[in-house]
Amino acid sequence: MEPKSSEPYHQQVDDETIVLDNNELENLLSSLPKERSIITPYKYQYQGFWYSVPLLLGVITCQKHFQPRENDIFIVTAPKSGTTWMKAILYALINREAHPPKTPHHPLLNNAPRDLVPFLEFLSPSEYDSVCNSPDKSMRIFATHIPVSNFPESITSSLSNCRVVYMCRDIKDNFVSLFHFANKANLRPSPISLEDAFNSYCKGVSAVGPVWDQILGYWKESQEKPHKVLFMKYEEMKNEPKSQMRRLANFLGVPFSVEEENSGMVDQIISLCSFESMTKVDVNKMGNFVDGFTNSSFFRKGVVGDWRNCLTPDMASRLDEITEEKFRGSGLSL
Ligand code: PAP
Repeated sequence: MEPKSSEPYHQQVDDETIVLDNNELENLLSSLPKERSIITPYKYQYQGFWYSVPLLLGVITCQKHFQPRENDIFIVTAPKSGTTWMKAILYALINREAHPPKTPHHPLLNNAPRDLVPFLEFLSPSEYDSVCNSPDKSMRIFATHIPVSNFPESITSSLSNCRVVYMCRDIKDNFVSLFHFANKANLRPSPISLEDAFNSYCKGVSAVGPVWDQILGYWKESQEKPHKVLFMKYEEMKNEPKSQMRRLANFLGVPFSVEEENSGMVDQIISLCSFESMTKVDVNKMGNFVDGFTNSSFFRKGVVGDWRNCLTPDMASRLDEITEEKFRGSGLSL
């Protein structure tokens, strides 16, 4: 997602977090390629990826200020690949002892997932240290869309123990989700047509696009450093949630015990975080992410294959062709 910002974009944060003054920002923007885009009217290409101005500032802030801790966990996605769902799952999984998933006062029943697991790039440096969303004070859970090549190096360096959970999604469903979100999010002066959104997406000009490059970066990292980067798929989480939950718990070093397995803990977390359950939570129905940008816009259908209801056969084939071409030789298929 991308938070609302008024044009001209100036970072609305305190002095300590300003990474660029207005002149520097104007200079930077005028030096970057600029294209019309989908959720916000324009994107700027920075270090190989397309960013809205708030996201660009967020990335630069992270690059300059973020210091990872030994045990940090990052949920990484391309926007609209299941970020909100994974925020809930990781939070429930890591905190299952203090907050058993069946408790009627579970934090996920009173808070939007984004309040429990914040986006790294939308925090100010003074907030990094105050993130406290796991039983172990040294373990912070962040979400992010930042491509691996634009990430502060320390996170993926061999010296760090941070762990990255990357979730990707079928490209056609990803595009359709993004398209619907763009017209719901109210960040554009007027709605975008399916054709215009499609053309931008295919050119790679979508939030943190080209989406294929963002995915491939983490795919390669997961192949080279499987103990640091876990590569997951939305469809697999939907189709085989129990085995995927176990895989996730093992990767994070918090495997389910025999007692937990016997007591149904895995199913309870899956149920708590399901689309059906989360869309019943008041704050997810009514709360605001930022002005004019509701929490409910992060919950639409939550199904696999909805692209069939939106894309023409030609559009679907075009996306398949690009995906095949981009991923050829990588061993990855979506
Ligand atoms: P973000 O990356 O901008 O934060 P993200 O949460 O990835 O957004 O995207 C929302 C998508 O995840 C929506 O997909 P759809 O448009 O195809 O429906 C949303 O419905 C889906 N989603 C949200 N919560 C869940 C959930 N609990 N289970 C499955 N899908 C979910």
